[in-house]
Parts: sequence; structure tokens; C-alpha cells
Amino acid sequence: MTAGAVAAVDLGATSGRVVVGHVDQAAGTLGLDHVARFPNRPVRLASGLHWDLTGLYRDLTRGLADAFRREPGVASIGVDSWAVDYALLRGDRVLGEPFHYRDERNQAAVEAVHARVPFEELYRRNGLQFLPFNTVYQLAAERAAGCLGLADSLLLIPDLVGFQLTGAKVAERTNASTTGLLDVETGGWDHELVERLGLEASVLPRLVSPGASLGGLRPGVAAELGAPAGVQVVAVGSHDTASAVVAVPMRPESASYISCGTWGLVGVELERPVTTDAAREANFTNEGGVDGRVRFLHNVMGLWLLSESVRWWERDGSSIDLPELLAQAAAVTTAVPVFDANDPRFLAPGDLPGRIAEWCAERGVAAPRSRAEFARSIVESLAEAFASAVHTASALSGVGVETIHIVGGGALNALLCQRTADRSGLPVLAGPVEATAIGNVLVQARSAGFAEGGLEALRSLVARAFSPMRHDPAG
Ligand code: LFR
Repeated sequence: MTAGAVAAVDLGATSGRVVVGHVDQAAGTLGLDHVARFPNRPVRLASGLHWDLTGLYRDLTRGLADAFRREPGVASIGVDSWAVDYALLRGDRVLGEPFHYRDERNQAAVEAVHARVPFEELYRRNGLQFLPFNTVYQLAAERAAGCLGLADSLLLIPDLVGFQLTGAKVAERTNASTTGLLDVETGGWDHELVERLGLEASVLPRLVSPGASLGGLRPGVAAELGAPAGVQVVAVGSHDTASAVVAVPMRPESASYISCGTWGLVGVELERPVTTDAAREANFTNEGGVDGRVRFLHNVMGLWLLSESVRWWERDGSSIDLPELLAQAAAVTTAVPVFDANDPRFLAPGDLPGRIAEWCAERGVAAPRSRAEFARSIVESLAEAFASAVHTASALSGVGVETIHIVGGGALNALLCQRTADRSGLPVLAGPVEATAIGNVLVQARSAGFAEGGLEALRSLVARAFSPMRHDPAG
């Protein structure tokens, strides 16, 4: 086994990054070199809320060029991003900037889809929790707007980047599983469902699994990036949560994970999906994982509640220091309300503190009075939702959870980790923070021959390279 380097592009809802990963499995080392970080700023156009994918592509290719300057030995590139969103294409031409999943166009579409295929049946077929922005609903909105007929292909965001880099059109399986159009049992496109929803099966690309090569860079791209000949673009767990869960240093038979960034994805890893009535009623999802594993989890609103509140407070041009706000939140001694972090009213951008106050007023509960109290109330509400989802995941799946792993940016939030431990009564192991990039790196490294073995072998490399921070529940 030789050591080697690969480049990971990880696009999050608020920022993107390019990281070079150095993997030496024999020596048990795994190093990350952070090459570029850039903001992801959605844009509100006349048609609604969109991603600035052109800007993201410019920034990520600049980052990749830096990566090749620093480490000319980079063997491959892998791309992951948030799930569900897509671009429509005709030939090589992208038909407009992709919609942001937080755009509010989906309500009527949800009803239209459920009128054709009731949610109970959808769940039996695709195993997905109800989220109003699942691709299946977005496509119904697209169809109603008359835009679908123009397209001859549909690419999810990381696949779109892969297409720009290589010219290959594929659908990576972990992310494709969030469309609602994959059969949860076979893992293939559910053609009957596609037809019943009035969609064209021909727009759906060939499915590929994490680890498959999309091919080399287009010549113009290779020149622009300064990439040596032979560099491959490799499909990773292109759904960011799939990559993050690869890098959770856990024993799946006794652990729960929380991949905590914009969202808090709370669940367990299984070999087989669970699509029982109870799982459907608890709104638990069965997303496709790397190596055919199933991520049985529930979406909790996540750090979005905090970041969007801060964005709202900063709209006058002021600037808030997040670590300082969290220190003030930790020092709050008065009781703060624990609100339902899963309430759909918190999904859209805008005045989140106002909506939290509204939630409280509707229940005759005193709302937080200061920014520190709002931050504390958000942390307590997230910790409560996390703890409850861990226990529900355990009850629905039969996994006896002894430990909770928190990975992603939330692992840096010591107050949130501690309160999750306290409220769940279970120890929390926090880290790695960069789990998504690490999972992306590891799947590429295995494909390039720099690492071998199943997820257990990859996770033991993570465990050797990154020591978690332990938070025990208060006695
Ligand atoms: C996390 C994530 C979640 C998905 C949400 C929307 O970044 O990918 O897994 O439910 O974003 O795509």
C-alpha cells in the first residue's frame, strides 16, 4: 500500500472548501491541508431563491488550481455537497441556476405529488422522511412551471460539478437516494414511480457507486487547473452526510451519530432499511450510504437556527462574534424556553428570532429577552431534539445506543455537545469537525489504492488520526 494525496471539494450550504488529504494507511496517518474556503451566498432572483452555482464553480476551480500548485501529486478529485438540489440541462447547457431547497415554491407541488402517489406508498417505495424540498416535490413544481420539457438531463449538484470537470453525466447513488426516485429495496431508479409522477425517465442519468471513476479532466479544465495527466474525478459519497458518516469513528452496532452543520442529521447506520409504519410516523429516513449501508436518520433543523439568527441580527451591518455569543449563552442562568426545533416555520430564511418568539407567544411561554438568551434557547432546543431523535432511532432500529458521536462544525460547540449529553443521558464524543472532507478523502484514497478495507478499516484510520473530545452527561 503506497501513501498518496487526493483533493476533496466539499460544498456546504453556507461555505465551500477544497482540502488536500494525505493518506498513509500503513503508517496510520491521515492529514488534511486546507487549501481554500469560500462563502456560498444564495441569490434571490425574480424566480425565487437560487444557488450561485456559477460562482461556486469559479471558486472551487480556483481552489483546485491552488491544490495542484501545493501538491502536484494529487491523484484524484472528489466532490460532495448538500443533497436534493439539481440542475436541468439540455445537451451541455445548464438551464438556469439551480433552485435552493429553502425556496418556498414546493407547497402546491407536495399536494400534487401526494394526489398521484399517497405519502404512505411513497415511503414504502423510497423510504424517505417527508421533507417538503425532496427532489420529487421540486420536480413537480418544475413540471407545473412548464420547465421540465426543455431538459434532456438532470444532474444533482456534485454530479453537475463532476460533469463540468469531466464531461461525464452520472448520478452518484448516495445523493440520488435523496431524490425520492430510487427504489429503497433495489437501489435502482423506480421507473414506475417516475412514470406515475409524469416525469421523463430519460432525464435520469446512469447510477454510479462511490469509488467509481467519472474519468479524466476535460483538456481545457486540466490546463486551467494545472493538473498533471492522469488525474481522475472519482465519485465519493457525494451527499455530504454520506461522506460525513464514513468518517464517524464509531461502532455502528452501539452508536448513534449526529452530523451537525447547517442541519443536524441524527441517526444510526444499518445494513437494511427500516420502512415500518412507526418509522414513517416518526419521519425517519433511509438514505443510501457508502458501501451499501443505510443511514437511518431524522433531519433536525441544526446550526441554521443559530447562523440565520446571527445573520438577521447582523443585517444592520454590525458583526457578531459567535464564540463570544456562545460564551454568553453558556453563562445564562435564567430559564429559557425549549421550543420545537423541527417546526417547519424555521425552514425559510429571514427573521428567526421573531419566529421563535412567535412560537413561544402561541403557547403562552416567555420568549428569550436577549441575544444570549436566544442563543441558549436555540442550543437547549437543539440538544433536546437531538436527544429525542437518538432515542427514537434506537427504538425504531433496535440498535442499543451507548455512545453519541457528534461530527461537523457542531463538534466545536462545546455547550451544544454537553447539553446533548445531559439531555440524552449518554456520553458524547465530539469530532472530527471536518468529517465530510475526511470521508470524501477516504473514499477516493481507497479507489486510488492508497487505502484498503471496509468502513471499519477507514474509521479506524480516522480514530487514530483525530482524538474526539468527550462530554459525559451531568451526574
Ligand atoms: C446536509 C444536507 C442534509 C439534507 C439537506 C438538504 O448538508 O445534505 O443531509 O437533508 O442538507 O440537502
